[in-house]
Amino acid sequence: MTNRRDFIRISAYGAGALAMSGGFFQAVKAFSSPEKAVALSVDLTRTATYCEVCFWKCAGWVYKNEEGKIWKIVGNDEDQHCNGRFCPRGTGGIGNYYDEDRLKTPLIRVEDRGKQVFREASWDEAFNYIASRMNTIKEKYGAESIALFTHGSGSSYYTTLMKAFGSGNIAEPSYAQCRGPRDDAFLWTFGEEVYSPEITDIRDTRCLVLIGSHIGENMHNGQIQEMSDAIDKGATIITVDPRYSTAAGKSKYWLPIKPSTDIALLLSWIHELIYNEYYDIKYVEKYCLGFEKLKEHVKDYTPEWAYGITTLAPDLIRKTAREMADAAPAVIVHPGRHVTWYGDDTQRTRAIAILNALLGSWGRRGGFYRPAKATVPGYPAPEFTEPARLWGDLFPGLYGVATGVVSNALIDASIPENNPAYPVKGWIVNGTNLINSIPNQPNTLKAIQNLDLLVAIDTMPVEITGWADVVLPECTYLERYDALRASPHRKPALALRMPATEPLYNSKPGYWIARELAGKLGLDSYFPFTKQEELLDWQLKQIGSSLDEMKKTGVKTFEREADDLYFAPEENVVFPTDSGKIELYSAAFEGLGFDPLPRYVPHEEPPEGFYRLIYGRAPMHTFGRTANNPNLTDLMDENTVWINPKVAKIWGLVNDQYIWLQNQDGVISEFPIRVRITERIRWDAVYMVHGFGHAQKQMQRCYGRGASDTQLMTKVLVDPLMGGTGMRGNFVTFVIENTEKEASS
Ligand SMILES: Nc1nc2c(c(=O)[nH]1)N[C@H]1C(S)=C(S)[C@@H](COP(=O)(O)OP(=O)(O)OC[C@H]3O[C@@H](n4cnc5c(=O)[nH]c(N)nc54)[C@H](O)[C@@H]3O)O[C@H]1N2
Ligand SMILES: Nc1nc2c(c(=O)[nH]1)N[C@H]1C(S)=C(S)[C@@H](COP(=O)(O)OP(=O)(O)OC[C@H]3O[C@@H](n4cnc5c(=O)[nH]c(N)nc54)[C@H](O)[C@@H]3O)O[C@H]1N2
Ligand code: SF4
Ligand SMILES: [Mo]
Repeated sequence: MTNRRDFIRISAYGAGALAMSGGFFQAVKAFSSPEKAVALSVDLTRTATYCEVCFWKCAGWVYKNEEGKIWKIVGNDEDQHCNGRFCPRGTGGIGNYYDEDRLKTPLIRVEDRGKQVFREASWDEAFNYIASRMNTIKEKYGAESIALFTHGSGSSYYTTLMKAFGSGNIAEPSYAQCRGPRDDAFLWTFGEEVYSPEITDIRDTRCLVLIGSHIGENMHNGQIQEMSDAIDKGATIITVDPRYSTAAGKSKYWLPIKPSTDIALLLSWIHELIYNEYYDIKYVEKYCLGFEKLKEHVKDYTPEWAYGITTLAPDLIRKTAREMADAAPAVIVHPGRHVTWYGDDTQRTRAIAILNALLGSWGRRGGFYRPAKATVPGYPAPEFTEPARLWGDLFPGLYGVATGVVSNALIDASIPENNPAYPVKGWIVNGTNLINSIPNQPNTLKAIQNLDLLVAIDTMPVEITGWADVVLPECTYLERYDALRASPHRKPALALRMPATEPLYNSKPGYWIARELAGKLGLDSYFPFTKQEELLDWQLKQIGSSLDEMKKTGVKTFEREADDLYFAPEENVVFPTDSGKIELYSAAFEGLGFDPLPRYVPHEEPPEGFYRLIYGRAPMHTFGRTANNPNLTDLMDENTVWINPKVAKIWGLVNDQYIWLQNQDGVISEFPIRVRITERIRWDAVYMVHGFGHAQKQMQRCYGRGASDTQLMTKVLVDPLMGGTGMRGNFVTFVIENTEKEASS
């Protein structure tokens, strides 16, 4: 038997070992420590960075070899996000730099949109083109008719640019396509969101409940390390997933729930806690509001009731409720991260928030800690003028609970027949591949055809660049400065990213791009420093540090101002909610016309011969952004479709056979996908990893490899509370012979 730690350990050359091991709980042992690397060569220089391969933003060191070429990246020992270890994707980030298919120079479209015929342009020409179109849109429709879609480090510069220009229509896919519902659910319950990195105190937990969160395939670094530590210390893991995930393999209890029925399970757990008096009575009395109403609400939601819906045995539901209560308050019912599943996601994650409140885990060791965040001052710049119209004015009355800008609302407002209150006519798209990140591709493409301007800023020739009027090549994170990382954590900390080398080709850093464009728009005063390093040095000097100091340490960690990581015993906490209490019953939701307590409402079932399409992550890739990375395609270069053996038998499918998937609306996957027959998936669903099936020929390594889940998501279950795009309401069947596709191939 392998030792418990083995599953998490990455050996030397971690990523390679990972690929061979097949099973794996993905591991976060970087292949060497900085000290060892130095010992290998005397001439190595190291520069500080934080990783951009995913949004955990681990801080690390970039080493160059004797020829001065980027050679490897390792974790920074001081960093709370990674504790000195990078995951395989972070290690493989070098491939982002070396990828020969990168965008190399600005491009301007010369034929119809989408035909992908461009001419090379100088930066100056490209900026003049964009500025002139932006000004025309502003004159005709108002500044708010330009929207920014952005993800990643450059967001802050383009946000400044947009606000200075007069538009607040700035959306990130990490809201309505990812964690928006859970952050809103926790905000409306505890008055606080769960942030990134999540404030889950996993390292000290005694019971971790994962509802769909597939930690181990979801490679968020510190979280995996803490889960490994918790397992070593004997914590119980309970995993609820229709698929036997990597985490399920490490769990004491695997609950193979019928997909889409999680709210029923959560309500029955709440029932069990309340009616057996397993809940934290003192905590609830002191801190919570609406307990009696909750108790009445869940009266009939017994495990037997939930069994009929979830297919989970009542005894299993009872036992797991007891396990949580026994561990409380050192228990975490994980809020999840990508939670836009079925359109009732705010309510599902509200049920999770309520469970945590009943268990008294919020503010307690082994539950959720209080985060602390370092701040550096912004350089004085002119005030922004408040835009006359906001995104919420586009479709009045929609999404009353939303606390972020809903990207899909901006897309819908770009389609005239939707009758938005004012039109969106221009998109600036930075670091997000909207074609593959937003479900319902036909809708996104329709919106694009109605635009007067589409600018795509990216490092790779991804799908969205093919539809752009102007493509701007940003250099990779290894070739630039960026804003200081100041994420909340147990201790406040800052991390520096600086260039390890000059940008390749004619690519440029985001700060430079935003500043130059601002210049063309007469908005220079919002970017007072010519170079970002001057700004960073100024900011750091305000807090008694300097750029030179940060270059040496990479990370600067501060002590907390108070010893308040957890609530003190009997502490009188005023929660930042309307009532100052934890709101089990949400009068605010009620006031907005939504259920004040979560309810289970059944979802549509797959039609005969169809299976629910579910999806997730592969440990060695991040969405589609690594699909062409030479180091990571070496480890995994296509996705597979997981099919239960019973289903495979009915269809006569065999392992490794290529098939096409067809969804309920008749959409057939553009490329075939390899069959993987496995007991690890329920018979009523199929599973695939997101981020494959790229249709851009310019990305030579990933073009046509595997299938795209997004293409098959023509049905979107929009969360009426906050606009999140539920993506799991699509069903697929199998196309074994595809004469049309074969004929054309
Ligand atoms: N079908 C489906 N859709 C999903 C998901 C899913 O699982 N399935 N997941 C959802 C989730 S959880 C999220 S968070 C979103 C993520 O959505 P996105 O952030 O849009 O994800 P990516 O596809 O990785 O696109 C990122 C883009 O940024 C580019 N890029 C990488 N580094 C840089 C850089 O340094 N500068 C610039 N300018 N560009 C860079 C990449 O080349 C890529 O084109 O997708 C959501 N959409
Ligand atoms: N390696 C890697 N790690 C990543 C990322 C990446 O691209 N690559 N992306 C990061 C980002 S931005 C995010 S948001 C996270 C997302 O990662 P998580 O938040 O952990 O996962 P989800 O995408 O919500 O859920 C995927 C799991 O849900 C299960 N599932 C499907 N339907 C249901 C259902 O109805 N009920 C239940 N209980 N489970 C269901 C699937 O089988 C799968 O195991 O991962 C992060 N970490
Ligand atoms: S978890 Fe991995 S990919 Fe994400 S930031 Fe950390 S090292 Fe990079
Ligand atoms: Mo996400």
